[in-house]
Amino acid sequence: GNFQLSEGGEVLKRWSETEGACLSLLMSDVLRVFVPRYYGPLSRNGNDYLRLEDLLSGLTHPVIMDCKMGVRTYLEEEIAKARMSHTLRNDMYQKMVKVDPSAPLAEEHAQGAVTKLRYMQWRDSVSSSSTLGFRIEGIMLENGTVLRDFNRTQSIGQLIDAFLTFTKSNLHILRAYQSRLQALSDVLHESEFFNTHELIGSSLLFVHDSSSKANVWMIDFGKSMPTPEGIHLQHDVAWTEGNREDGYLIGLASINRLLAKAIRR
Ligand code: 4IP
Ligand code: MN
Repeated sequence: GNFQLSEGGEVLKRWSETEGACLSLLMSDVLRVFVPRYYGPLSRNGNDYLRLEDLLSGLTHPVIMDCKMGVRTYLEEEIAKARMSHTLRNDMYQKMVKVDPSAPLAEEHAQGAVTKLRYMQWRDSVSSSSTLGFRIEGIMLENGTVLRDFNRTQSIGQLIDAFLTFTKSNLHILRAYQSRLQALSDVLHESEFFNTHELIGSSLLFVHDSSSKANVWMIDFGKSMPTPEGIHLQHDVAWTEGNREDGYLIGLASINRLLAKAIRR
């Protein structure tokens, strides 16, 4: 991703106004125990960064899974943008063709490009995002192997297999993740931040190492927007254009259900 330099237990992530604002709020929210510590902005060589706790520091051979949460991964403003202008993205067309050469429409093939909205909606619909409220973005195994081929991982069976690969079917680790997610769920329901933000494109980072300790972290708040005064998202209902619902809790419930199934396998 966009993590760059790492030094002394910290990582520098490319600056984002939205993410910086979220992290500042989160540092005094009940959710702070699930969020990397934020040490503030940093400028270096003309570039701006967020200074964040390195979640992997001190771990030997960590095993990591990134799950992007929510039933959609683009902001509603992306819809307005697509209607207003027809900015075409060749890079997104290329990414689409790489996963499925038959995905673009005839017109899109002809122009060799798609809109960002079209790409994002396609990504959500061929993965488990639209249906289950989360998708696996990547897994890193303890030998450093990175698995990224989850673009079309959508079925319950495929996802359980991925969870079993990630945990090497270790029941202690699977159960540790279950209880960590239960704790997260409890805290989310108390959180002022969660009550006042739409979380789009945010991930849960699952991390364990040989010690069998398992941790779940909330990361990536670059598209987590404060909701307008008076609007309270439920986070567990379907999204329809205009209601701004993110489906974050739909994803959390799905992961929990899949972990339980993986344990029974
Ligand atoms: C990426 O697509 C992700 O959806 C990014 O979302 C999105 O960034 C990128 O849009 C898009 O190309 P792949 O993951 O399929 O490669 P996220 O940041 O949630 O991971 P933003 O944040 O900008 O929507 P572009 O426009 O940055 O390329
Ligand atoms: Mn992410």
